[in-house]
Amino acid sequence: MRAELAYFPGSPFARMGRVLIAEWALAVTPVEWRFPPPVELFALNPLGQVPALLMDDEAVFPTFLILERLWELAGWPDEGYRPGAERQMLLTTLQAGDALAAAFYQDWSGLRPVARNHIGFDPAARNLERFGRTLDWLDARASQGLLRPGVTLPGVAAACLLLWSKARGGPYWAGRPYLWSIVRALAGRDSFLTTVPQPWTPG
Ligand SMILES: N[C@@H](CCC(=O)N[C@@H](CS)C(=O)NCC(=O)O)C(=O)O
Repeated sequence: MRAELAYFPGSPFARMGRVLIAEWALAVTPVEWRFPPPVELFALNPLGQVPALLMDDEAVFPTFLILERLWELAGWPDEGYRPGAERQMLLTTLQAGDALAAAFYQDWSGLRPVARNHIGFDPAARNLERFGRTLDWLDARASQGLLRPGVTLPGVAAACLLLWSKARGGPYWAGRPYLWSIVRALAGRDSFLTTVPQPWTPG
């Protein structure tokens, strides 16, 4: 059976899948695509994004469904995911990641206002606030033991996003001690050390 994961080396979303493949020794081959994304990527995923998990004639995306599928391929390990308690955390963390990426892309692409702002807030600032507030929310859950230490789907998702922000020179998102203690432990694992985003700075 063919099982491949399309990824960019710098993608935090794809890194979540690559980490789980390594942690759970899954028979899924990571396949590197170049960035900026070529038009051919739309043939795998109509959203033109990585990660995309290709299983025989099925393509699985977005990251949320890929992570749940990898957990299924691993045999549904309880220590990795408890959908009843952790699905909300996983999905919200991934959505916060979309907001973080949108804020960074807006900045890196040099977009600036060219007309009057009719919505009353700056979308990039609002997206960064969304991410920060989600970190606060995760930290509170970590302090209550609801976000568990170790290789869990929401923990890996949060770690890949936080470490990506740090690697790309974004806000450090300091504080949040319970969350950072989980992230720091994950960052030292082989699966993280072998998937560190390649260095890149705008310009
Ligand atoms: N919501 C998507 C986000 C994936 C995403 O943002 N992927 C980025 C790389 S980190 C990408 O492919 N960017 C190219 C693009 O947006 O066209 C998911 O959960 O899979």
